Amino acid sequence: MDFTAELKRHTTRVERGLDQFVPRPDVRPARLHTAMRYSLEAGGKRLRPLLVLAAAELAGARPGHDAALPAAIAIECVHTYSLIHDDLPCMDNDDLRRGRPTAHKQFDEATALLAGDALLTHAFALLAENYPGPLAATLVRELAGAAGSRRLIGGQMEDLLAEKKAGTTTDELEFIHLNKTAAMIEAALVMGGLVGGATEADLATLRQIGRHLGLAFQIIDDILDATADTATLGKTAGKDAKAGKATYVTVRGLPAARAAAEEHSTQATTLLRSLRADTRFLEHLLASMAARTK
Ligand code: GRG
Repeated sequence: MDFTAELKRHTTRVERGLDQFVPRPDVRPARLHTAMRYSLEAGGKRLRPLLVLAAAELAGARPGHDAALPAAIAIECVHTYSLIHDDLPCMDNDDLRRGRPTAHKQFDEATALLAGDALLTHAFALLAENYPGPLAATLVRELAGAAGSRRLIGGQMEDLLAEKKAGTTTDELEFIHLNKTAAMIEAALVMGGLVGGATEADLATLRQIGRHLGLAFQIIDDILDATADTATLGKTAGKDAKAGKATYVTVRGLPAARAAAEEHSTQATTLLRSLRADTRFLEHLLASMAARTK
């Protein structure tokens, strides 16, 4: 397996899918659709849609067949909405995202808020419009669960609350990480598995992989925030520590963070290898994520 070629094959499909499945910028109101595309097209690693496409193929979707593409775009829409809202002055108040001015800096706060709202709503329309009834309902339930008040939004709420008080416990930090970050990564793998026709047992394994991968990913993000520069990150570096934010690094220290990232990556890889499928692409993706902090 040529990892670079596979990565290119999947990311090319994601970029094409974003263009195909999101309203054109000249659709009225043009300012809103331009803002939605501005944030989507700013780039990003596309981790979640890549996971959808790779999990679908793992579960049996025909390689190169676009069955999983609307689900992949739907999850990137939800992820991008969460980034736009997270950057707003009432939340993280950030000026830089994906190497460009944040949506409210490029447009204005109201437009950024509405672009986020529209991306969130559009994600569910994509699922309803592109899958047969029962599968659409299952995908909607999965994505709504991951993005809802108990998970993504709940994680964000506790993150904001943690910022306002002194001393974050390991339990609070785990709740934040599991929900703010791991929920959407779990959902990506499960949604891919659902589209590809995975068995219940394989869906449960994909969920577990997503949980470990999500935790590893967030801990690595915390390590990078503490150690990398703004140019490398494409967003403001050192911001979390400066804001007194609870991160794995600020709560547990750098060596423990590195050990925990390694542990969760290993667990994810072991679970991945337990699936009876060609998991080489995902294994390589995992290894390349873990290598970002070395
Ligand atoms: C506003 C409901 C709501 C949620 C916001 C996404 C988020 C929750 C906050 C952003 C800050 C943060 C550190 C979130 C944890 C998840 C995470 C690391 C997001 C960034 O994802 P990447 O690195 O971003 O995949 P790209 O730009 O590559 O897509």
